[in-house]
Amino acid sequence: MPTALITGITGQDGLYLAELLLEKGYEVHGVIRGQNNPRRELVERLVPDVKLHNGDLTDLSSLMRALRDSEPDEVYNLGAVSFVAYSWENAFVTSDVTGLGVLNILEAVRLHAGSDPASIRFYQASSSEMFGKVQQVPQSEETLLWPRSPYGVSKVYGHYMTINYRESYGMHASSGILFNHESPRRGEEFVTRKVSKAVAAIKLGMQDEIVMGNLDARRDWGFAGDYVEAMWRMLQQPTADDYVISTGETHSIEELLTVAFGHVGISDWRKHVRQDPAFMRPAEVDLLIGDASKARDVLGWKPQVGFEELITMMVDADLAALKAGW
Ligand code: NDP
Ligand code: GDR
Repeated sequence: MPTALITGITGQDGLYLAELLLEKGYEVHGVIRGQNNPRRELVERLVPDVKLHNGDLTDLSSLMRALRDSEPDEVYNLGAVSFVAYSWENAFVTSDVTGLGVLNILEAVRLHAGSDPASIRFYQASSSEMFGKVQQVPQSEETLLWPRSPYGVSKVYGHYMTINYRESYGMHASSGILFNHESPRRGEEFVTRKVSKAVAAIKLGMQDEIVMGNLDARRDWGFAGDYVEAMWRMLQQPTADDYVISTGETHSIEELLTVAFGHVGISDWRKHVRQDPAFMRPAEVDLLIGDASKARDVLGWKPQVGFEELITMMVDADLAALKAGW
């Protein structure tokens, strides 16, 4: 039975990936941080077979212990400070966890693997935020990186460090350049979930309005359940590489609002939306649209869930949760 270790197990992707690997017959271990992590209970409820190890990406020794106690064949580094807006106010912490944390886990894997560095396969959660200021449309593995936030800069560091460990030590280290992916498990600070939850609450008469930032930005949104499959496929390849994972479609925040409100029968959504500069970013990523043809050709991967299906799935899940009083 193959064994996997996941950092970021309490996050959206960690939960979907754990479910996928358990279904495939893996023994799954997760790194969880903090003295009394409030999301531990969620992990224990959704994926009770996952074995949890205390650890933090900023603490090399804790990662070494997690590797010693789990002896993984595959390591998925999904842990990060992942909210872009937060990264300006907390640039140092973001750099420490999202940037230097990658060096820590790479170094821990290299040391643990000993004389055969490629014996443990490694996945790094890189991001379309690395493309930042628009240089080329659509964005591919060859597009120039021009990050626009401390988060994006930290991801670029982790991305190149992953490539460097592959080239320097022959590690089987792959990087997935994933575009935005969402689900009913998405954190409520991110725009799709903020909208799906507010639309459900407005429909049920529990809320009147939603306060938003920039409505013109465009994103290439896919379903998280599809994207974790791509992560796994990358690590099954004989050689490590970097892959863009995206749908190839882009939509604005206005289109997101139109679909979400439209799904509950509200056509004039502008009556319920107020813009506030507090939600505007110091530097915006205006347009993301990915070219995932390499993933399609090499990994045989393609997304299954489209934009409208994704957003309506999220609104329905929030309607059900609010009705149930969660
Ligand atoms: P989430 O924000 O849902 O999860 C982030 C995870 O990182 C949480 O489990 C969190 O744990 C953990 N974490 C935070 N700080 C530390 C730390 N110091 N040490 C160890 N773990 C830590 O993110 P997603 O699941 O959406 O994303 C997974 C990864 O993919 C992230 O690296 C993200 O940057 C990247 N990514 C995500 C995309 C997306 O659209 N979702 C697109 C491209 C990349 P805790 O519960 O303790 O806070
Ligand atoms: P993003 O996701 O920054 O792309 O990073 P987010 O959902 O936060 O923002 C997407 C776009 O929506 C605009 N926006 C708002 N965003 C939020 N959160 N709240 C608002 O009220 C709001 N109004 C408008 C933003 O300005 C932005 O243009 C996500 C994260 O998961 C990263 O970790 C990941 O790397 C990238 O996706 C790919």
